Amino acid sequence: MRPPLLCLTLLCFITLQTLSTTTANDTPIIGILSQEVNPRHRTPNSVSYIAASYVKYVESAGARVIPVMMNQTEEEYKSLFNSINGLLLPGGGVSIVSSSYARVSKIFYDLAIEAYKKGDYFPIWGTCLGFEQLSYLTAHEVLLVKTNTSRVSLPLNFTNEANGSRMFKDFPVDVMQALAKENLTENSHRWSISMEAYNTNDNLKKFYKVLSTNTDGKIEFISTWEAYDYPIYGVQWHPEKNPFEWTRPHYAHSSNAVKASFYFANFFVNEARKNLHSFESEEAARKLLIYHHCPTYTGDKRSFEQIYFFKDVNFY
Ligand SMILES: *[C@@H]1O[C@H](CO)[C@@H](O)[C@H](O)[C@H]1NC(C)=O
Ligand SMILES: *[C@@H]1O[C@H](CO)[C@@H](O)[C@H](O)[C@H]1NC(C)=O
Ligand SMILES: *[C@@H]1O[C@H](CO)[C@@H](O)[C@H](O)[C@H]1NC(C)=O
Ligand SMILES: *[C@@H]1O[C@H](CO)[C@@H](O)[C@H](O)[C@H]1NC(C)=O
Ligand SMILES: CC(=O)N[C@H]1CO[C@H](CO)[C@@H](O)[C@@H]1O
Repeated sequence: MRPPLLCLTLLCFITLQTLSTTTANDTPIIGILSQEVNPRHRTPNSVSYIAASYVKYVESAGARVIPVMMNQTEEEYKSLFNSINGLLLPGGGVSIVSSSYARVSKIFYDLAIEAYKKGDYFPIWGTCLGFEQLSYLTAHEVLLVKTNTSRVSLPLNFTNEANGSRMFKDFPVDVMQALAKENLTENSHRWSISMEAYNTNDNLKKFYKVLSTNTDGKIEFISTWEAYDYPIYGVQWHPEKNPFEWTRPHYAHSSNAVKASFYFANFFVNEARKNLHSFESEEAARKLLIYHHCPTYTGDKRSFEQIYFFKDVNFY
């Protein structure tokens, strides 16, 4: 009688395992980090901001958004970390060393790594400045070099590791081909992590797998990477611009451009669905959602069509 019993026990075990690994969080909430408004434009009502395209991008793939405000205590961020399911570090123009954006990024980055080691999967995605911030958090030094990449859409030059990566393994072949051939990925950065800097920095090399590169004609730089061991992702370019930003003629809005953008949003939100953090109640979550804020039209003076402006938390 032993073998059948053992079989049963095993079966039971396998079923439980399968159940626990397929439990998905279908109500993911993603934090988007706000950043300081440039002092020249700062007013009491607009101390920090989030461009609305990042919010729409995350929402398009089925997540809700909570703005992560500046200037809160470490305890407040810890409690938020334990309630939300992922963090997006958007593009922008603040310091990756000394800004509030840098401070809060570091708190969440450290918490995400610590959590992962305990089996708690908390994804972080960095776009443009967010990508550069990740490079600084991992390398502990500024390795950026100047590149001529201010207003240009480019195809991704995929590395051999892209196809098997977590990020791209479920992308349809036609989307990969469009990304590789068409000018779909919008670059708005004056600084980059060159392949040379990456190849000569052990911290970066051990941590990130390079998935695509680009060049400004002189310097080959990293355009997409994912961490080997952690759910940490970075793009030096802007997937959220294709469907949601219209102020510059080089933004790509083709069917392929918009479709590609969605696959990146979908990938990140799916990562967040693997995280089971939650608020103590639905009401507690609702209090903090971006829905309480109204974006302002800025398409006539800024590169963003709409921006969410926030007061300093001290003003609340
Ligand atoms: C920068 O790149 C653009 C093309 O994207 C080119 O027209 C321009 O001449 C370049 N500038 C420099 C300083 O290389
Ligand atoms: C793509 O990357 C490879 C490997 O780094 C490089 O040799 C090649 O020149 C790049 N191609 C383009 C179009 O940037
Ligand atoms: C990735 O896979 C596609 C489709 O199977 C193939 O066409 C492409 O060459 C592969 N790319 C690389 C860099 O291996
Ligand atoms: C992509 O843009 C460059 C200029 O930035 C242009 O030379 C090239 O022909 C474009 N490629 C495609 C496929 O449109
Ligand atoms: C927690 C934190 O960073 N608090 C700071 C918020 O901003 C005020 C004024 O800028 C500082 O005095 C606090 O230390």
